[in-house]
Amino acid sequence: MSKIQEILKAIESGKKKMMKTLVEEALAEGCQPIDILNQGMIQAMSIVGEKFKANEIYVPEMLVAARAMKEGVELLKPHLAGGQTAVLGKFIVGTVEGDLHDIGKNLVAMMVESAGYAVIDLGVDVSAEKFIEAIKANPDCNLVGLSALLTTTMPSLKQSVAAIIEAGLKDQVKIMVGGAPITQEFADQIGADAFAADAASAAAIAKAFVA
Ligand code: B1M
Repeated sequence: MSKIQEILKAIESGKKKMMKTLVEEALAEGCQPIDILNQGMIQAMSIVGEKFKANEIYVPEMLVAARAMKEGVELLKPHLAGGQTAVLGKFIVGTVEGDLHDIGKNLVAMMVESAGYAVIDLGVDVSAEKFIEAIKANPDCNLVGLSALLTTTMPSLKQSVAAIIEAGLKDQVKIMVGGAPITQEFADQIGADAFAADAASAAAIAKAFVA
């Protein structure tokens, strides 16, 4: 089994403690950090999602897999992030109200940071009011990102975008949205400036906004 496969299996079965050794070994063997992330870690989470959907595993297993994934991402972070000093602007990001999924949002924050933004991460379950407060408190913020992973929190995403627009903040910030159930069409419908399908696209879009 390749080292990337071992990482996938370790995340799938929630083996957080094995992550340090496995990631170090994979890097030492010459595996590219981006391949470890995409082919190992993200792939593991989609298998976990499929198994959950098929009732083969339940929330506790999903949770331990998520913990192992987070540990892995932390270990990979120094190898993925470019370490560029912030010059392009300030990015405020959060997962919308009612939604506790943060792995994808954290990856987006990391990639946008390495693209040259200072990042303020508001965390998960972020209300529209909290987004607005944070934007107002940071007049140098030029990009806000809202993540939603559940079909049931898509309305919350829509409400937050509407609230940001109603608060008159569209002159200050561009709004980027993303997350597994979000589409370009939905982003257009709710008045967001951009939809990003993944963290790398989010970073490219963030760069393009200030080009
Ligand atoms: Co949940 N969960 N979960 N979960 N979970 C999903 C999302 C689900 C698809 C699983 C399934 O049924 N197959 C399903 C949603 C179904 C639906 O809505 N149609 C689901 C469910 C149902 C639930 C609960 C309701 C389960 C329950 O309690 N019965 C519950 C809800 C809790 C809540 O939020 N209120 C729940 C709970 C959890 C855990 C807490 C156990 C855990 C999250 C832990 C954590 O995040 N700290 C969890 C997990 C791990 C998952 C899966 C397995 C993995 C999510 C993940 O991290 N993916 C997920 C299944 C799946 O995704 N296949 C599932 C990896 C990550 C890198 O991808 O988050 O998509 P992703 O992010 C990508 C892109 O989407 C994009 O870029 C990222 C990187 O490339 N992106 C953005 C994301 N945000 C962006 C923002 C942007 C731009 C791009 O701009 C701002």
